[in-house]
Amino acid sequence: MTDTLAPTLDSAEIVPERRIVTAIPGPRSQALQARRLAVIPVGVASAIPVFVERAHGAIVVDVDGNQFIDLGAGIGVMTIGHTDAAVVAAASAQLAAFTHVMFTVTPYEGYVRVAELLAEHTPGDFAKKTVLLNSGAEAVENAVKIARKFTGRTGVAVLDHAYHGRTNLTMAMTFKAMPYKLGFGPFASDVHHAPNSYPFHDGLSGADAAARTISYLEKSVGASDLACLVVEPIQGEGGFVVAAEGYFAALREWCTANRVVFVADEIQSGMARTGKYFAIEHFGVVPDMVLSAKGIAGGLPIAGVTGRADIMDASHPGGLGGTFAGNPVAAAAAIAVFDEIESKNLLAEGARIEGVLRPALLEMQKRHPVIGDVRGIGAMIAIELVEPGTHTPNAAAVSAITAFAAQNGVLLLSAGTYGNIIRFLPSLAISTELLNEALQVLDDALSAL
Ligand code: PLZ
Repeated sequence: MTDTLAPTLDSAEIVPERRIVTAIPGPRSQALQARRLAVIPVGVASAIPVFVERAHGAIVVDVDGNQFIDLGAGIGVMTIGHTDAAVVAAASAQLAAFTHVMFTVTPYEGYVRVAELLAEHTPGDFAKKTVLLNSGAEAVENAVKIARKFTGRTGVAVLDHAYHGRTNLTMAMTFKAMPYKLGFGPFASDVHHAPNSYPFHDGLSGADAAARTISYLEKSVGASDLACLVVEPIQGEGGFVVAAEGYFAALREWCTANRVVFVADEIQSGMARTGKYFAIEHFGVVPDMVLSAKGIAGGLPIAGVTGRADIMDASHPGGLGGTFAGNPVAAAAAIAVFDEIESKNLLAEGARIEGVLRPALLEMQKRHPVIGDVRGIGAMIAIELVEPGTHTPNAAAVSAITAFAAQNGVLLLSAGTYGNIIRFLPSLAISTELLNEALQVLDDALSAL
């Protein structure tokens, strides 16, 4: 028996308010969950067991009619908001014009336009080229392929607490064993994990943290074996870790001196989320390659590797591609996202959102000593929860708070190697009213601990 859902109203008509009308999960979500368990492996887990019927802006509506304030945006994908009218129109028009031909069989303009936009908006005043892929992990894989071909070296350096994906190479590049890696090996070789900069825990200046990273790479790996260093300008799954000032600049300088390709994985931090197109701009650093995915196409799957033209041209013709890579519908959506960011001046929204979140969270920290650290930039802010008065991770508090929030109509995501971080990555379209309402729910959850 199927529980067929005929949407009764246009998503654009959703009233932007939090509304809980059943127990969470409601009866229809529970029925779908029972069907799901029969046919979907447990390896595919969901953070919040409510099934979605529609969404608009920063509101997600479930199949029982509950409305949630979405502070996760599908892990930083719906950066300009759910069912943005321009994205829906552009993707729908392209769907009807042609859906797929495969760029490496017969090309089309949308792919070229996305590459032009990425060249224009990624940092660096030099000729750039872009290869489009389907997912973030695939972008990381291709960046490594290209860096290896360009340098003639094989080593890949990453940082502790990094997340780069779930494919074999990117599992090797990801830090956290459980749930991402345990039992799934053997992993790709020649991947080296160097210490990162994590000011809340290491207390190091950017210069000292960089010296520690570089010392590891020089002594334990050897610079001349390294093709690339891949960093997240703000670590995403790792818990919105913001490196100390000067850290990335020192690594950039070291990469240049040692002919190591400096790759910024902006898959979570990029595309206007932090108030700049790419978060590395906050650190005054120009990467050789920038990886984008998630937020660039309003929820359609597309990813990019954008880099210096000479590096990107290292691959022989035919060395890069993929059946769905740079799909025309996803490309049309990406072009619409860039247009929306410009025409609605969405780069300004990161500062507005940070201006609401940061002071409120710092004020809560005074009343709730379980909040050890408040950090992040723009619409990418996190709190790290600890045993009060210590730096000891408190994952239990995170679980209690995210569960309380879901019960009360707020979708909150956890993060961190120790699972003790709550991250806020709302859509840039979220209103200040909805943000404040969600913060009140968070405050209630902290009080209820
Ligand atoms: N690099 C920095 O954040 C994806 C993963 C969620 P894909 N992060 C969310 C999950 O549990 O699978 C991510 C990222 C950074 C790479 C990726 C990988 O991007 O599009 O999920 O492959």
